[in-house]
Amino acid sequence: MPQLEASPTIDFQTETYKDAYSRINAIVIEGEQEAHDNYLTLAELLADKKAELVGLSKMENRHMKGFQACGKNLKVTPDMAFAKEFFSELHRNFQTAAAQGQIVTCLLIQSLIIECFAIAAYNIYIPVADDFARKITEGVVKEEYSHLNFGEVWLQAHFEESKAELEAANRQNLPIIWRLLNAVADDARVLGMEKDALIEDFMIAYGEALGNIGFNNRDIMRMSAQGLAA
Ligand code: Y39
Ligand code: FE
Ligand code: FE
Repeated sequence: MPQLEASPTIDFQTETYKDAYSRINAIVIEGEQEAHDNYLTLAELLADKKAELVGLSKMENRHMKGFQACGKNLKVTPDMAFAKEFFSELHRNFQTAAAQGQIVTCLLIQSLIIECFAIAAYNIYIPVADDFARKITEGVVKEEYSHLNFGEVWLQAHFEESKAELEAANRQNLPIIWRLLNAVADDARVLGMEKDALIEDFMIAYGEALGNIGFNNRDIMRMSAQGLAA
């Protein structure tokens, strides 16, 4: 991995850093807000898991507040309009699936794709973050693993009947993540986060998740390659 320790040269108060942070911080705040809403929606769709899902949504709300504090600490105003637009396509796909009762698609979007995106981004950010944000992000990323695990456990238990919908949802949504990674790469780089490292961590986490659910290596390679259609 190209990033093992914080570069001592990052100045968190330059205009360049704060400008990039205003978008990345907003993406994370908006992502946490939408994750909160998505888990509440899932709590209604999965009545027998309601209490657990409401618990996850509360964690997402705390994450959002933590990242709002990170922006304030650096005296950065998050560009929330940019972030809403950033997530709009994934958000729309989630809501369309939810309206049709497509639990499998909703879980793939939120608990697999978005959680793996968060896990990759937060792990790459931690070594290059300011001290305040690092402590917050270390606490958050531990909980993101438990959100990913929720999706893995449910989908593994329903694997055979979910397989076709998972493949279709992957084909629809993985290319979006590739586009989002490309769209954020320049700003991420200003924060010390390399695009290659983000992609590598995302694909490792996502591939492992597909394997835990029950897909074989050939399936995982085929499904991962569909991201390249971005
Ligand atoms: O489940 C969650 O908590 C996920 C909503 C949070 C999304 C985080 C999105 C991070 C992408 C940041 C890209 C920075 C390079
Ligand atoms: Fe979160
Ligand atoms: Fe999460």
